[in-house]
Amino acid sequence: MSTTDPATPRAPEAATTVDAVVVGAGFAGLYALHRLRGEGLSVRVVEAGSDVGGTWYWNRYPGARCDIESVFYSYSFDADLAREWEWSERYAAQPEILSYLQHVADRFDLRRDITLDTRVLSAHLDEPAGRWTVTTDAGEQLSATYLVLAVGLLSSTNLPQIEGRDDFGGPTYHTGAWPHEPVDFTGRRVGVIGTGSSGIQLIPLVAEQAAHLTVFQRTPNFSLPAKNGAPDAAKVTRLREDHAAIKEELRSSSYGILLEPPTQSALEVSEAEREAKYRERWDEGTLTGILQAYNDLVRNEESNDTAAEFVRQRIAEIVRDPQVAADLMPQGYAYGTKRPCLDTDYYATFNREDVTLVNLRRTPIERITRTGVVAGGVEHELDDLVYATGYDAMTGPLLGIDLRGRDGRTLREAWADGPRSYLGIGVSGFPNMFTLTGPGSPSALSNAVVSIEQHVEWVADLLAHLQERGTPLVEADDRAEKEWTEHVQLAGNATLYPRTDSWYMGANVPGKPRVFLPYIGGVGNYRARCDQVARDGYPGFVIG
Ligand code: NA7
Repeated sequence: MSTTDPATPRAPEAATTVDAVVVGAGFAGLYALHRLRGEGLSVRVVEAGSDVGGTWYWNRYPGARCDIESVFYSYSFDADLAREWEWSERYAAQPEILSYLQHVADRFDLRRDITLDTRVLSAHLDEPAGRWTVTTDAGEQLSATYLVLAVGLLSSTNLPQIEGRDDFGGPTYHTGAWPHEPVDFTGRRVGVIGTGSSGIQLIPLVAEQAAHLTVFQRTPNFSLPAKNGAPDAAKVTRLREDHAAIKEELRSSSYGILLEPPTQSALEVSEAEREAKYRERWDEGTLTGILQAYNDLVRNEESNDTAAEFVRQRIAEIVRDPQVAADLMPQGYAYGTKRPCLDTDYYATFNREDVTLVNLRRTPIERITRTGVVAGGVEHELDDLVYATGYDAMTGPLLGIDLRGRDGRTLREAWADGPRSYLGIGVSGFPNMFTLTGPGSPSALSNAVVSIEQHVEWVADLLAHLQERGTPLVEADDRAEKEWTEHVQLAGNATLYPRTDSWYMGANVPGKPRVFLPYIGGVGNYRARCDQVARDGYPGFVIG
């Protein structure tokens, strides 16, 4: 495919013309560039950061690391790449993951088509021409047949509106936009707001450095010990020797990780058997080990509570002060319905004399002052304040761009009641636009790299199909979109997830529609469905 294809409409003259604009140069954008180039398309990637890496470029806070084992949190599209790259840890830290992505960019000669330090402000459909006009903050206009949104799920930071927020006199940080130069907390009084994955990774390391650390916790989270260390040698060997089989196994699994699917209910076995299984999974140190110990933990409250109680007991064992332990124990929501966390010494950190836990359920934050945070009438004096308050997840990065489709309708209007899409990839009224790991696809409920590869390859195959058909136009059908969107909600509603206030539900951002954002049907099933759609000639998409 090329810009000289007679079926490709002409672009406005002032704009640079390419076949595809890809927004974002993280795991998804890099692979999209590589794969679409392979289809013969001219591609331009636009990236806001000063280097490639996406999430792994921005999230530089102490302790930032992946929580899927690195040997599997890697691309699988190239067996040589997989064999050559050596991870130094089971769960690699941010600098190493960033190096990996830089290596991929160099190895596949991707940089020449990536524009860094540039943010896409808008993308408007030029309906008569059937092209997207993309405008950047550098003032450049690009005209593209295809718009590939590889903007990530967790790239739009959430800074809560707390009274007096801007009055704070010391340095403030957000985990998702951490400075590039080292931050030294030595001798300082540090406050951290937020105890999700980012807070849980960061808190033990800041505690080691700071003179005093105050943790402001609104909702306690369930966290399991990561048991980080050297990569599992057997898995590395298997990956090297049996790459194709492992790749297939990951792609057909439920979560994009290697795990025997559970066959029993937690209530079918004796308490002793359950306890032993949970203990084994706790000692393994994987994100989904406990959640996948039994087949009904995400559906049955009583089953789920057996797992929740197991973790609460571990917290009670680790944390010496009974009141602090009780404050750290999650209650009132099902285990796993907020994304579980993996940690290194998180709970034990609260045994330190120089760490204070402030339970915001008992003593809510009233305001931030020049010198600290006031909660429950007490001012906690601070030199530095860290927001580990998460993201406007999944929809935020997409809605942050002024996207306008048919009749000038914005994506914000189209998604006013929550995101709608067909297969989490295509949106009716937005032809030739693809949302990689978008809402309505497994994305956040999977190994993101496995899901990214699936979407990129599926979109590339679709564009090759269009080429064969001699048309550049494809658009999700309104009815197919409606049915898929309902299916995503039905699948979510069959689980305990919608009962919990989480970013999966959009509940962490005031005013955001409350819908279940990812698709919980499983990575393998979802892939099979997408592949079937492709084999059947893309029903649910209008082509041409
Ligand atoms: P998360 O998981 O969304 O966690 C954010 C944390 O910040 C969470 O504990 C929130 O409490 C807390 N928060 C948010 N707003 C406030 C206010 N206003 N006051 C007090 N506390 C607040 O984000 P992370 O960055 O940790 O992790 C995101 C994902 O990245 C993670 O799931 C992995 O996939 C990787 P809440 O629970 O809302 O009561």
